[in-house]
Amino acid sequence: MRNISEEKMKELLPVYFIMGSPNCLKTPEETLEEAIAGGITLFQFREKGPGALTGAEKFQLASELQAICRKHSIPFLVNDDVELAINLEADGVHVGQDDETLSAVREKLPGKIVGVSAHTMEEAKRAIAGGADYLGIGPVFPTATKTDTKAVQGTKLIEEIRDASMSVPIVGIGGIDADNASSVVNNGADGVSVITAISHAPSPIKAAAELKQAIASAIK
Ligand code: 3NM
Repeated sequence: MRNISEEKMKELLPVYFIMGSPNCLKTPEETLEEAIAGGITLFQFREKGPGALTGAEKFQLASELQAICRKHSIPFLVNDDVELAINLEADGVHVGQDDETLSAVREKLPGKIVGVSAHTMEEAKRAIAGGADYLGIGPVFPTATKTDTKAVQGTKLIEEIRDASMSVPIVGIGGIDADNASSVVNNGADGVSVITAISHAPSPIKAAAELKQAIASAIK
């Protein structure tokens, strides 16, 4: 069972911003405030990479970012850390293929959004059967943000899923920015997930607004 209708999930996916403190040029709070002002539709807290916070500091930052999201009615998801999502009463989690099995995650987070990364048709089908609310598919383009990604795959898998008439909500990820976002959506995704296109931009508000515009003119 999915926890949110496909239609509602798709409305949340157009500009899906992911970030943690290692990704930000400004403070994470400022970066998120700006991204929201620019028009992001969903946020994921992903505290990973060199210098990532742990323990109480990670919890503190997560609560602060969640409070900002709540103030603006932007759903707040947590990457991988199911316990953190439970403790914060987050709106959901995003898990990879190596994380806890989907059924275990679902049991722990009843009524919440669960997103799953998929890199092959088999993984996509398994995630859908397990009730994933959306799939994250990538890396669509080369990215320097995550070093253990699979091979760059363009929009091939997204197209295969749509060719198979599967309606699961999909977001593309990896190296996406305002210049290439429309190709991801035109090839079947419901939106784009980005880290650095917003978090490394001199103006996160402008970057988010440009992404929003690019997606809006692509979704017809
Ligand atoms: N997952 P940027 S690529 C977190 O392919 C993540 O599953 C990926 O960062 C995957 O927008 C990626 O800066 C990094 O390229 C995305």
